[in-house]
Amino acid sequence: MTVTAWNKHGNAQRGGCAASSCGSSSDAVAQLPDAIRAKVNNHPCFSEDAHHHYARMHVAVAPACNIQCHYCNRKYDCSNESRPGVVSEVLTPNQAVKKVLAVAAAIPQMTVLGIAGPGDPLANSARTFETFRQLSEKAPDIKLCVSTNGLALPAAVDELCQHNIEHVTITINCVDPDIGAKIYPWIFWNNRRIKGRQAAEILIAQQQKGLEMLVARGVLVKVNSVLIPGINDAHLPEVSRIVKAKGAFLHNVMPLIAEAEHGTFYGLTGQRGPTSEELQTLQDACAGDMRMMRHCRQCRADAVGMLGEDRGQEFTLDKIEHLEVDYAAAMVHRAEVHAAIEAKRAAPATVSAPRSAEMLVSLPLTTAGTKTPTPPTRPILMAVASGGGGLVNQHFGEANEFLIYEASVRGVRLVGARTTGRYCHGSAHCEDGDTRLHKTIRVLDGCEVVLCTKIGFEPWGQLEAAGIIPNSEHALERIEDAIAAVYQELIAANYFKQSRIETQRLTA
Ligand code: CLF
Ligand code: SF4
Repeated sequence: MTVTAWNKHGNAQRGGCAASSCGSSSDAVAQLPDAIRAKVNNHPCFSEDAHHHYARMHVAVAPACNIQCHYCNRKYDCSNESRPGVVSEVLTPNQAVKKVLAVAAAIPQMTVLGIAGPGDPLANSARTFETFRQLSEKAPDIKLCVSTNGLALPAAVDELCQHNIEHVTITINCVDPDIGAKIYPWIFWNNRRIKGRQAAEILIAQQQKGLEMLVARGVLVKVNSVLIPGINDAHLPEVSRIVKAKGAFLHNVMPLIAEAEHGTFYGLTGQRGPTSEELQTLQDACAGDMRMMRHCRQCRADAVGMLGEDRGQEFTLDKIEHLEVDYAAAMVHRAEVHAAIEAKRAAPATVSAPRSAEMLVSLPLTTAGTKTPTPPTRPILMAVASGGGGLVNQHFGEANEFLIYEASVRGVRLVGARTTGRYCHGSAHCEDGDTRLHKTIRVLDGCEVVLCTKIGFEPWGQLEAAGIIPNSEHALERIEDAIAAVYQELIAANYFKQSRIETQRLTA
């Protein structure tokens, strides 16, 4: 298959990666300046490709918060970076450091330690910085990362830089205080509770000042924004434009999750979250101005493992309490594992298609001077069962989540991840399998193909009945190669001329 890649100026390059190295990621890490590439190459949140290979962990050392968001209930983790409704185990800095060393030794691909709650890390600065201080001494091979609402950020910038923190996330939901007043009922500022528009004004000013100070010091800043339909949806492209102009590296628009049972203001007042389609449309609207993150999993404040997986239960305090870790030996092993991962990432593609965020699938389109008819096409969504490594390598029934890619004549790109829950729990738990399968199919709404290594007869039939084509022909291929190939196959099968029902018959 011939593939054309677009370089960053939009000019097509035929027959290879737009970047100089075929180890380049789908977020075009290879096109970045060396200094920035070194910072993001193994950070699973700041690089889309890295998230296929490297893990992160959080330690929940920061219980207090200095603001109130309408989508948060203090009983749960900070919703600015976490899935609402989960409660993390709060640790002291010493416990946190012990846990990090244990996890780093057991999961060598864990490259980043983040502090993201359960409140605001900078509203708990003594606990947060003590954790960072110990870790930068004891585990210098681990990147340190922090996520904040930004209120206390300007005062903390110097200390963050002292601890060599190169990645900071600020949650910025608005730059307009009138909109902010609908999101933040109050802030705690200079020993006083301040409400309404004035509170939002102070918060926004602090966030913007903190962003500028970090950028001036060369820290990579990711901006998280919670998409709240009817409140800040029309405003977020403006937020994106402004934070990009100020030097933010990445924008992560996350969906509001507001459930009445979480007891939040929005949950109780019926504020709805966005649909997957609304989220993607908004992300695309912001993307004109900004590099967008599409692979966020809204992980909890004590998450451990690859994005989308949570191995926290393997490292609870009672399990690590008496564990002695030889971290010098662990570092040697970790370096070997990282070298092996990098060698794999740099290996040539398994099929002729190179990988790139804007890989163009070359089609037999009509060109000037030829009479070849143009086949009808349109962008479609495909769901992929992947257990990591950037490969189609999971059984349909074992997938807890699916990566969602859009395929079109412009290329293949990740647009999100959807958590379905695992459909198959073994034959002993088959009685409610139907319910779980229906849930999976509901969550995959809008997708037209599912790629996996294997799939049972029953789910195959039900997916087809729902208008989704199961495909296990590309097991163990690189995801983007597999999707490009399936898109070509669909065109060759005249898929885009058929209604979805006719297509099912065609591909059955
Ligand atoms: Fe944690 Fe956040 Fe650092 Fe990542 S998470 S502090 S930048 S190491 Fe990542 Fe998790 Fe999304 Fe956060 S997937 S919620 S963006
Ligand atoms: Fe909750 Fe986080 Fe907002 Fe604080 S910043 S109120 S912890 S969502």
